[in-house]
Amino acid sequence: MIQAIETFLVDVPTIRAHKLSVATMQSQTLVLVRIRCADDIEGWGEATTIGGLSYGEESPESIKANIEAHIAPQLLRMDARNPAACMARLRKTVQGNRFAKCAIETALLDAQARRLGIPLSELLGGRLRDALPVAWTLASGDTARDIAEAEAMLERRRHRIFKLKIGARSVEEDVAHVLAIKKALGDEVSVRVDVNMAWSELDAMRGIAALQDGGIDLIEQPVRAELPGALARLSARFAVPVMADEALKGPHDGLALARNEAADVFAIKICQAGGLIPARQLADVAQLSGVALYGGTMLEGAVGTAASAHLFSTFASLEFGTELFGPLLLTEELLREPLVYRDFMLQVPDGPGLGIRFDMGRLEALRRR
Ligand code: MUC
Ligand code: MG
Repeated sequence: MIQAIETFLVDVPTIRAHKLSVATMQSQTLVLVRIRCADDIEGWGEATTIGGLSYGEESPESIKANIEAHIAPQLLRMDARNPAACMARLRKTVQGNRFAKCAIETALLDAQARRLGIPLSELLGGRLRDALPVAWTLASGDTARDIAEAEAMLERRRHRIFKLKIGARSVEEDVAHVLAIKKALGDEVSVRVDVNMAWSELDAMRGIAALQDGGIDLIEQPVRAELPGALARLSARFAVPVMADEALKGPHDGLALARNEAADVFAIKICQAGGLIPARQLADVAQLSGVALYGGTMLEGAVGTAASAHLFSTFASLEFGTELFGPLLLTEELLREPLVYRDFMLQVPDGPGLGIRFDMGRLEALRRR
């Protein structure tokens, strides 16, 4: 039986300013959920977004408030051993709030997997890999600094895939910035861009043509999420793969985009999809439709990152790897044993549930009062 659902906010500074077209982040707010069950099992879930309301329609504060006022009361006293029934109730009675639902579903599934003594990946169908390639996002806003950062990552064998955040400056300035980085890093390294919807279709035609000529490997969400036709035309026009991110707010969006051949690659984000199970459905839609997969992030801390890793480890194909670097962007380590990043890969935890344990003292010290 579900006895208590607690939600708290933890503000953690980032290791440097993280500049996207929609916001500049100096810190990240983790929304952590702990579900306590009558059999003494507890489960953890997390939701994060970027820049308050700049990225999506849920903020950390709205996620916490809606869980406390509308979601938790419906789940209290339900059978914790049946996460599917709990989520079925929520999906019927709560509209939207995908990030909040993701945090709750993660906590329910973490608790259930701990109860069964198996890693979360096994509850999600079973893992096919124990480690995942991890991209790093270069987003300091400064070309020379980004190059130095990438070189340090290569040297440490931590990342060899780099995603550049563009769209805040003119197309010409952005293209010059990206191609200077690509030239400095060379052919062995994959360089990709995320425009976070900042371009018009005409901007995108100019920008993508130049980026494709310069050897860039992937173009993420160049145009607004509401313009699937533009995304489809860009995917058809260019050989360089075009990836949908913000356009994918759950499996139904995936179905519509796949039917319209609107993207070559789907970024799977557990929060954006509305939880681990809808994210798995979205990935299934992609795989059934011949769309390639990428494991995305909302710059989660350890809980959301581990949960995503468990899910992505079950995908039959993961052609473009993942970007599960969220905890590495934060100045504070909150786990007793940090997640392991080595040889350009994140190791998928193999203990029961999420396979991670918080340092509760650190968490208490950082939690917003
Ligand atoms: C996004 O739009 O993909 C992922 C990596 C990063 O730096 O920002 C996020 C959000
Ligand atoms: Mg993106």
